[in-house]
Amino acid sequence: MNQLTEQIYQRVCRLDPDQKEFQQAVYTFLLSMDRIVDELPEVTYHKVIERMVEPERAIIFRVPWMDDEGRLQINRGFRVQQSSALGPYKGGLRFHPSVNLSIMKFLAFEQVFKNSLTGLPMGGGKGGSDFDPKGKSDAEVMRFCQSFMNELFRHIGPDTDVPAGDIGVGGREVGFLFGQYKKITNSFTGVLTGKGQSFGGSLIRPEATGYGLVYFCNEILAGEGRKLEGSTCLVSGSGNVAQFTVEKLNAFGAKVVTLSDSSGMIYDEEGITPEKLAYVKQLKNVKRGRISEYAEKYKGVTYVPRTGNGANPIWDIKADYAFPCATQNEINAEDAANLVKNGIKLVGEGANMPCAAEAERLFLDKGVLLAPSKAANAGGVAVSGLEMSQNSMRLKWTSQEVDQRLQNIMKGIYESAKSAADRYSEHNNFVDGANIAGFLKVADAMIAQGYV
Ligand code: NDP
Ligand code: 2IT
Repeated sequence: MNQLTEQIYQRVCRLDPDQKEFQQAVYTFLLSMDRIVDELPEVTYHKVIERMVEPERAIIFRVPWMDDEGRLQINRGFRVQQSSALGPYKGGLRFHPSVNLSIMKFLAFEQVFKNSLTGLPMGGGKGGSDFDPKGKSDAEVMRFCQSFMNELFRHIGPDTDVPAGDIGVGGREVGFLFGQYKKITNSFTGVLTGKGQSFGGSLIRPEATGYGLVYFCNEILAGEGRKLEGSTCLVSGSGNVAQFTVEKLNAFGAKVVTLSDSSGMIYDEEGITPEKLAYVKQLKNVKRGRISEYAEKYKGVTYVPRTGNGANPIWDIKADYAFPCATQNEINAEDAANLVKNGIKLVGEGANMPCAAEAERLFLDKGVLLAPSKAANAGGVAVSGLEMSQNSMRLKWTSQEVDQRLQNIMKGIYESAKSAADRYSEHNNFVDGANIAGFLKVADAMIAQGYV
């Protein structure tokens, strides 16, 4: 690292020594900044990076709610408002027991550059709670969401901060959150995205992250004379992003042989066909069951339960392309070595920061095409941005129209990341390319807006 970025990193570690995920996101970002800081004295002069690593605001609040047995439960709620340089704070809400300030800050930090890459006027933020929706009744989830919104509402608004979904927050939760916001404020506005189709949601928003990931990776592969058609793919996770990644990979003529959840993975050598995917959607979104049930339903499918923190067997299956779509750091150094050993050609990050820093380094060193999350999974927030536009105009675009815009946005992100990589880093280093292209726009806006 050069002197400036090293100092910034040391300060972040000194101020928040326990925020490992946040430190990791900042560290890998700063490595890209090393490529440009010497060329951009105004960035140093205006302390742009120093300001960026400090959220504009971070809110932590108590969320009391009553379970079905009439017992009071207390969770912790968060909203990290990282940057409003390009527009209202924008980013998802995550409900998962692992949620803490470090995870919220890493996600909010990444979101700023991701949103910048989309080209839409959105700042960056993230929020959530350590609430675990697993095993909770609909009524419990509703009471939790209402209590969460009883505090969050005063910090958000259609021109201030527009939350959406993430892990553990899908259509059901967004609906409950929206209903409570509407009741408290007596206003029907586009304050959340990912809403239901009957009350302002955009068509293609549920599909957008997975579809966008595949569109983006397809661009990278086409640039290398490769294609998805006829390939074998690994997908992890089995939630929103994983499901629509499989759907679009199938549409491109690829074969997907894996899915997973936090309990284990399935390996289906025959491929997860559209019919089997329909079963997964029902299983995960309606029945809220476990992926192990897939192996009970379909013959010839192997289920491997997850044990410990070592190598994950899902990344030791031979395939052409891998799409981690579950959570952060799901590919560690050992997993990356297994993927490289088996000749993986591309890793497309559907989840946010799914590769540990050492894994990312290994892929770049070994010439594996790495599609970094802040570019590759930007389709979700991009269509959220389109939902905001439709809400402001009080109209609704067709699926074809939204999908076409999504494809154009993903192509645009590919082109900006590629040209930033070619100019400042190495050919096909989309990690540097995405960081730099995302950064430059935010930096420009921050300098123009003065020291705020
Ligand atoms: P969902 O809640 O729909 O699905 C999450 C999936 O990942 C589930 O299969 C879940 O398994 C698994 N998972 C979650 N946490 C862990 C963990 N700690 N260890 C192992 N498996 C885990 O979430 P999404 O599909 O929306 O999100 C997946 C990833 O994509 C996240 O990184 C998210 O930040 C990112 N993302 C999401 C976007 C969106 O629009 N939804 C947009 C951009 C990025 P289980 O059911 O057992 O918990
Ligand atoms: O990580 C992400 O980009 C999201 N969870 C989607 C955010 C959004 O505002 O749609």
